[in-house]
Amino acid sequence: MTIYALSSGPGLAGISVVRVSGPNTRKIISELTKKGLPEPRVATRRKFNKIEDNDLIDEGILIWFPGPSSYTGEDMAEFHVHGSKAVVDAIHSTISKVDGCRLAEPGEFTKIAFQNGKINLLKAESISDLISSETEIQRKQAMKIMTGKSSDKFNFLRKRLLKILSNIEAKIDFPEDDLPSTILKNINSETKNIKQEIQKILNDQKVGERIREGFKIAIVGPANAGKSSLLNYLSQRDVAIVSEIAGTTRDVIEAHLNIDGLPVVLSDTAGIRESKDDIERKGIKLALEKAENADLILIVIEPKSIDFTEFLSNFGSKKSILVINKIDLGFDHNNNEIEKYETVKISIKQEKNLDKLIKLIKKNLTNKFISHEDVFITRQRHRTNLEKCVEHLNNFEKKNSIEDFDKAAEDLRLATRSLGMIVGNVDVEEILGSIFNDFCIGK
Ligand SMILES: Nc1nc2c(ncn2[C@@H]2O[C@H](COP(=O)(O)OP(=O)(O)O)[C@@H](O)[C@H]2O)c(=O)[nH]1
Ligand SMILES: [Mg+2]
Repeated sequence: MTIYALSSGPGLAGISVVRVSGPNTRKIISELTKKGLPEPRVATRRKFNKIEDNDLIDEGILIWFPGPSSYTGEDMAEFHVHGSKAVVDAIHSTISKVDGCRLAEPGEFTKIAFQNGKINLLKAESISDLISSETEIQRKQAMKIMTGKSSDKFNFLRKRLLKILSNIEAKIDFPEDDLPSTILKNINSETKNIKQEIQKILNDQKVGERIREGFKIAIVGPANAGKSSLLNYLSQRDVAIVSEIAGTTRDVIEAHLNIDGLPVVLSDTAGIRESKDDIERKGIKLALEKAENADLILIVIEPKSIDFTEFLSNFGSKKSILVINKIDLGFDHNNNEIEKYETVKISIKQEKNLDKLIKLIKKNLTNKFISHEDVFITRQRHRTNLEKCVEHLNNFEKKNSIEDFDKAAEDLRLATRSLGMIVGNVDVEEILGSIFNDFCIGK
C-alpha cells in the first residue's frame, strides 16, 4: 500500500508539504509530473498536473527519497506546493486515482519507519513529543530521548538480563556440570544491581511525565473567592466565567500555560460549599478529585470566607499555597491556621502581588522540574513495564534461591520481555495502535 498525507500544518500557509510513502511513489511522481524521477534527495522544480486530464494544479518543489534510505525505509516523495486548501485537495485527489494509494492514518509514516527498523519505539514517541512540544523544557526533553540515551540504557539493562538468562539456561541444560560458583554469585549480585538501577529510574518524582504532560495545578476554594478570576488572569484570557453569583463554575475548566518555559495545566474548579444543586454537587466532587491528583494546590480564599479553617484542613496534607484574594477589601484575620501555609495576599481586581504569587508558583515548579538524569520516563507505559520488570525479577530471585531453575528462567524471560516492550525489541503489535494513534496525520 502507498500512503499519502499533508505533512505540514493545515490552513493557509506559504508552502504545504504532501508526503507519499510506498511502492507506487515512482508511479505517482511520473504521472503527476509527466517526467522521469529527479535526482534523489535534491529539491527539483516541477509542474504538478492532474493525472486524469493533465490540468496544471500547481508548480512547486519535488524531493524524491528512494528507499531504503528514507524516513520510512520505503520509496518516498515530498511535494512542496503553495499552501492553499484547494491545491492540497487537488493533489490529494489526483494521487488517490493511482491504484493502491490511500490517505495515511495518524502516525502511519512513523509506524512504518518503526516496522522497517528505522527507529525504535522510544524514538517514535519522542518524535510525537517534539511535534507537540509547546515549551522549551518539553522540546529539550524530546530531543534528549531522540538522541537515544534512554534507549541505550534500557537496551543495556536488557542485555544484562539476557546474559543472566543464558547462565540460568546453562544450569538447566547441564545440571550435572556445576557452574562455577562465581557465576552463580554473579547472577545474584547482577540481578540486585539491575533492580536497583530500575528503581532509581522509577524514583524520578515523575519529572519526565510532568514535563511532557504539564505540571498539574488545581485552584480550589470557597465559592466567590476569585478562583475563576485567577485562572483568567494567569492565562491572560477569559477562559472561565467570572461572576458575583456563587456557584457559577461547576465543571472543571483547564488551561494549558507556559510559565517561563515550564508547562502547566491549571484547573479552575467549582467553589466548595454545601449545595442542594445536583450538578453543582457533582462539580464540587470533581474539584476535590482534581485537588487530590494535583502536583500543587492553590487554595484561594477571601476575607469574607470566614470559616476557612475547616476548609483548609481538607487540603492540609497536600502541597499547597494559600492565596488570600480581595485584600483591597481589607484583611484582618489573625488565624493560627494560616501560619501553617505558604501564604500570599493578593488582589486580582487591583493586580496586587500577583507577581509574588507567580514567583511562588515558579519556585515550586522549578524544584520539581530539575533532573540531571539523561534517562527519562515520559509515559505511564514505560513506568508500568519497569514496575513489571522489577516484579518478575523479585519472583526470579525467590525461585532461583530455592534452585527451581526452570520456573526462575521463565520469570527472567518475562522480566526481559517487559524491559523490551519499552524500546520495542519484542513483538509489540498489541501496543503499536495505542502509541501511533496519538500522532497527527502526515507524521
Ligand atoms: N473586590 C474584589 N473583587 C474581586 C477580586 N477578584 C475577584 N473579584 C470578584 O469576586 C467575584 C467572584 O469571582 P470569581 O472569579 O467568579 O470567583 P469564584 O467563584 O471563586 O470563581 C466576581 O464578582 C469578581 O469580580 C478582587 O481582588 N477584589
Ligand atoms: Mg468560578
